[in-house]
Amino acid sequence: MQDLERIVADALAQFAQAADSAELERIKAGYLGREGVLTIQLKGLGKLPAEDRREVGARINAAKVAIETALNDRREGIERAQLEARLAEESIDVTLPGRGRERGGIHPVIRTWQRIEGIFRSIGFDVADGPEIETDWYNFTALNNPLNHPARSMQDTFYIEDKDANGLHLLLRTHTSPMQVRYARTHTPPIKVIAPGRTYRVDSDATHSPMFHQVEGLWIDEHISFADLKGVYTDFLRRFFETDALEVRFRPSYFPFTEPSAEIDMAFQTGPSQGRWLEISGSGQVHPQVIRNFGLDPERYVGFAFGSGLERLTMLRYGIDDLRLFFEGDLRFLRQFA
Ligand code: 2NM
Repeated sequence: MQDLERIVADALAQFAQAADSAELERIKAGYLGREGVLTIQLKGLGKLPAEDRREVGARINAAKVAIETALNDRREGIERAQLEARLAEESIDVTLPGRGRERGGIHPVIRTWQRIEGIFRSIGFDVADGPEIETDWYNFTALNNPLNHPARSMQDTFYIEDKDANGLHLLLRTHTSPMQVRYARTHTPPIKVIAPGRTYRVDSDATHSPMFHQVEGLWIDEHISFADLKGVYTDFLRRFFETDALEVRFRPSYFPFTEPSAEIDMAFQTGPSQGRWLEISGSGQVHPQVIRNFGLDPERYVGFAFGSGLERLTMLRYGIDDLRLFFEGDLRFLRQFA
């Protein structure tokens, strides 16, 4: 029995060397587990002479208490060491410089969009909004496009495979006019509104993008004329290009939704392109059938409308010569407008 002291000393030495709590528990089992050294000693008590049992039992118990105390100390020691290691590893150096966030910029076409809204709002126009996914009726029928019109073909229009809840064909709007239709059907004249937004056509080459931007304007009242349209559009161009040295002319044209229809050309009176006529917009008097589709009486109301491309306006404003620059996301280009 004198080796009890040895046993305790061995246990303490082994505990001190345990690298982690798993190893510590394994060592503990070797002493206090079912087959542990001390457990076996306790089991052997019964075989001792009765007069020795009390004293030997007390000594074994004292050894057990000593081992358990050492075990608990070592457990705490390992936990503390683990916590300290974690704190050191996960510490945050609050003095490190931040990653920083770069300032974004407005895309030049969106800048044009914003400027146009500002100009038209300042002369009393409202700004309409509407869905990019449209029904056939708002995109074509209401605008007097015949059923067999080529624009309706799948070569020109992105159709959506699913129909809407009412079984109507859905498509990506090919112009911003459906926003005008929705606006006119929910407002009463006089109506002065612009409708800027994204539009989609099956078209992709150096001068066409499948997604592009338009702005359309619509003015409906009882006694207005082409002169009012020309006045508004000329004023718009002079403010957009920030010069009064700019001329505007109308040339006859054709659109299904206007009659008569006209192309709007402009020419700067100074600068490198001085005197050269540039096509800038389509326009016209809204067709009586379209006025009817607005829910209005064409005998009473006259409407004037125009439609311009935001990419084209932006290219002329900043002297950009390639449409594709707008869609490539090249920061060397975009930063110039940020
Ligand atoms: C254009 C050219 C001419 C136009 C017509 C309408 C509406 F909704 F009032 F009928 N909105 N925009 C229009 C007229 C658009 O774009 C080249």
